[in-house]
Amino acid sequence: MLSDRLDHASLDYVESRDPGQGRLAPRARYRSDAMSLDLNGDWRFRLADSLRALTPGFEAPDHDDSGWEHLPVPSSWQMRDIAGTPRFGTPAYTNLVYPFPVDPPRVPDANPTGEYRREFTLPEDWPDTGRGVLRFEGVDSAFAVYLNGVPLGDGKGSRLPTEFDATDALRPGRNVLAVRVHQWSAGSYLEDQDMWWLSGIFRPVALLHRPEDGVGDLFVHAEYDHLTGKGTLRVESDATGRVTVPELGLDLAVGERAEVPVEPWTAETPRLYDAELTTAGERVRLRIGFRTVTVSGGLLRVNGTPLLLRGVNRHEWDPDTGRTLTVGTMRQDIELMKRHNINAVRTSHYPPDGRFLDLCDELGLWVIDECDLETHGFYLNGWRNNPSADPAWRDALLDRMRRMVERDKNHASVIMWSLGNESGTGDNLRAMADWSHERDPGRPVHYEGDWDSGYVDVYSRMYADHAETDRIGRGTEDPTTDPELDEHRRSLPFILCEYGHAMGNGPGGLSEYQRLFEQHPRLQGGFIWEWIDHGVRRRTADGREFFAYGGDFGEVVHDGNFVADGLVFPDRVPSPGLTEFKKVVEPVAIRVDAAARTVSVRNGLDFADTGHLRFHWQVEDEGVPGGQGELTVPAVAAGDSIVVGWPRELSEAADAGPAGAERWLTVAARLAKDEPWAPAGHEVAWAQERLAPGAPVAAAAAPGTAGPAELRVDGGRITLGDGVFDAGTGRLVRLGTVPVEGPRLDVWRAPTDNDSRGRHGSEAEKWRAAGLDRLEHKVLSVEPGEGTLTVTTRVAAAGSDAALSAVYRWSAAPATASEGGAGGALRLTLEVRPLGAWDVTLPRVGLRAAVPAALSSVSWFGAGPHEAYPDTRAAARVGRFASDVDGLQTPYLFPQENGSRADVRWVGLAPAGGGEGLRLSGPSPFSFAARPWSSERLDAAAHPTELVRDGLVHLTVDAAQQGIGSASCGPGVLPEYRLLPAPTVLTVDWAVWGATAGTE
Ligand code: IPT
Repeated sequence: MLSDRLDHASLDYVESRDPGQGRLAPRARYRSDAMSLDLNGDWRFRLADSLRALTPGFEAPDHDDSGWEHLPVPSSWQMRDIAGTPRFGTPAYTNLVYPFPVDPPRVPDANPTGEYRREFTLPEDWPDTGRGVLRFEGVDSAFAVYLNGVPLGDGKGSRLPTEFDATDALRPGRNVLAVRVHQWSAGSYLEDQDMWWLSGIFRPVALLHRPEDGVGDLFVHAEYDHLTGKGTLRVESDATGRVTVPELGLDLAVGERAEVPVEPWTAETPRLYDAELTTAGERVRLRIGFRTVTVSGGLLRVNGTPLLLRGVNRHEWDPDTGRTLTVGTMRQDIELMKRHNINAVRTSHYPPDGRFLDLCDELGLWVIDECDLETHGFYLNGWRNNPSADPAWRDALLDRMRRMVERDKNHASVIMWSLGNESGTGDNLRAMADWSHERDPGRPVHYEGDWDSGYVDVYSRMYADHAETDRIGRGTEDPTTDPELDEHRRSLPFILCEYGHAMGNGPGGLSEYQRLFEQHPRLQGGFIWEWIDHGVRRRTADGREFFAYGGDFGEVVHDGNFVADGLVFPDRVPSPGLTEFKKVVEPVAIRVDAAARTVSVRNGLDFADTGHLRFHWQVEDEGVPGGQGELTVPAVAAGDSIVVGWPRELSEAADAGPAGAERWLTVAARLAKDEPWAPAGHEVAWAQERLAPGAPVAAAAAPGTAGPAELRVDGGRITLGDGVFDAGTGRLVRLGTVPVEGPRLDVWRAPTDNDSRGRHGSEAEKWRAAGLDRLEHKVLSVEPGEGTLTVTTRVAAAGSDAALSAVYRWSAAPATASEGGAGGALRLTLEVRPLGAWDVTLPRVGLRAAVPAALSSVSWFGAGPHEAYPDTRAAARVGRFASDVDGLQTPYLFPQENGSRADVRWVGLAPAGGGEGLRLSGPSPFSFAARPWSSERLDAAAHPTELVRDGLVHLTVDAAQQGIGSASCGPGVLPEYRLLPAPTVLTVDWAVWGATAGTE
């Protein structure tokens, strides 16, 4: 239905590699006193399903759009009404595969195209001199702009600004702006990032007045010489004017250079100076940070000091609005990052909304600003016709680099430019690097995809395992493919631009990476993949909220929940992975020496001393607070250490307290005063040391202390102490008044994403092949004895002659197990022995049991408060914690093993309203989990809303767990955390927990 008025040729830009026609030259983004008109808000909108279905004359000022829909700008049209019934198409998720045939630069005929219209009134005081510029901060993926029916031009490069000169089309009074936005364009081939495909005018739009004699572009050069303590300032511009920095007493001509003593900008000390550039026609506000970035002596340095990057990869994401974020959300991200000891962001994989960088300057983060470029899907076609290597695409790639660098060059926080992500190799990348070096020699260039690293300033890799990272740290890595480049690359500092894949439960192995970073100067840290789960908030038919991932919108090709791999959930609730990362990268290392009665503090910051911190100590007896107080620690300079003696009060507290209680000292470093990103008192770092072990738990019930451990056999039942057993199966069926699905050996866990995926095959597949999810328990004997019950079983899977021998020895528990109960507690010692040939790891080795759902109130003494596994254990501290069963669940978007608490000495479960419950304890700590559903249900569900409660609390009590690793994209579980079948003994005491004992 192409109309006469719609010239077919005018749509050629859609499939053209040309980055755009009629655009103004890229320039810096700055705040000016020139007039502007915000064009965000409610626009008229119509979605055509192809170019053939466009509205003839949609751009005409008098076109009747009264029947059109409404759509807010900025937004992505697929996100409209997303929680209910999406109104305009749906989001679609793919990682690398293009969701259309790879035939560059052509795109499918089914090319949803949004037609946008809005009116605006030019303010009466809009100057009649100067020019009017329409500025689009981001439009996905290609668009054409008409003002009052006059075509202004077209553009591509979704996450980059585009400006058009609107002067000649602009009218006094009423104006009509019309924009056509195409979901697919040639530009889509350059935007194959691992994320939802979303379309529309998703970043702000404004009409800017550009005064005569105003500022065009400007480039602030603000360096810092750490040897002299002086900053040099020179502001380059195409305008004539003066630059003033009142605080420094500077008043310079554009282009003039001044050198003055300054406080430098660093991410730790984000010192900004307010400045102004004034021309005859305009005043521009600047915020200047003085710092110098170099790569010298093989290290990436700022102000002469090598950095240790504790970074994350950040996509822009909001579960309701997609990649359209408010400033509040941007600030929330940075505050959350700073509160979790994160000091760096890679803007994966495109330049963020410019306002995010303003906040990074202000609050302090090191930023790698990455260009809007990814051609990953060409990999699936042997990299044939990859735009990075095809001269026909050179202008398009250079255009993107230029637009990023020009927009963001005045941000102190941006310390490196990245050419893009996963775009293979090719001369166009080199051309981008060359251009960038020429235009901005003050910033190194990053690109990960070309391991020969010929034209970059840092050697960057993703997901290298610990062993390889160690070799790189030592400079003994494999040579480059091009021998000539080897020497260059060996001279470069190293960063892991992606590591620690935060998909689902995990990532494991972060502590081991951090140790390598701290050990080898060449390893300057890395960036966790990634900051946030890109889940889309939706509702089930019956109104329950959940977060959708790939495939949930019926996409034909998609990559499932691979889009949910962040340290925060889509609603920005921190996951246990973020808490773990915070601990692993804590910038201040505290060590308690209980024997010497000292505390040592090592300042791992690169610039700031510890003057912003105060130190606090706390003694706890079996998790119950004892003494506490301040620890005076003189300010420690960056990189230095200090040892201080315990204050008298601490020594006294350490020596006091109830005899026999397990006593711990916790020392924490907290903010001394409010910071812009966290209030005073916010904890930055901590350490714990055990001061006294608990009283040893009796090895067996001492005569006379064990209560009524008399054994009675009565028909089908065996009674031992408070326990009632089924005489046939030997399983506990009741403890006191609490019905119990008695404990039995269990090795299964609902596979985590890291269990299920992997470069070298999936661990979970091996587990399933070995039948670990369908073990059968054969009872060989049930032997009542003298106050004991011994149950011998053989546990094995259909088809296999490998087995686990499980022997359950029940006896009276020592009196300590009862803890407020009436005695009659039972001790279970489980002995597990592998029989036959085992060639798989085990997910876990322990017990499972179930009690009525009413026992929903849980408290424990052990590690917490959150989940912890052998290789994600750093952030869990020993203490006394309480939660209801629901609160123990971690709601990963794709249900999987979660919620296990480590190093538990005892755990009690009681009805919320009081009443008889259950207490588990043991001579050695164990892991435990309590869930309202079984592991099998957890395994079967694809979304949390599919998890079905069955009236029970399912308990697992483990002697051991396999580590978590990060195999969903990266190395698997390190050898020391792999759980191989081996003889194992687990001793757990089962006691009735009195109505009052549980409620402290
Ligand atoms: C790497 C990508 O750069 C990133 O965008 C994301 O997809 C990540 O993987 C996995 O979540 S590329 C991969 C082939 C290592």
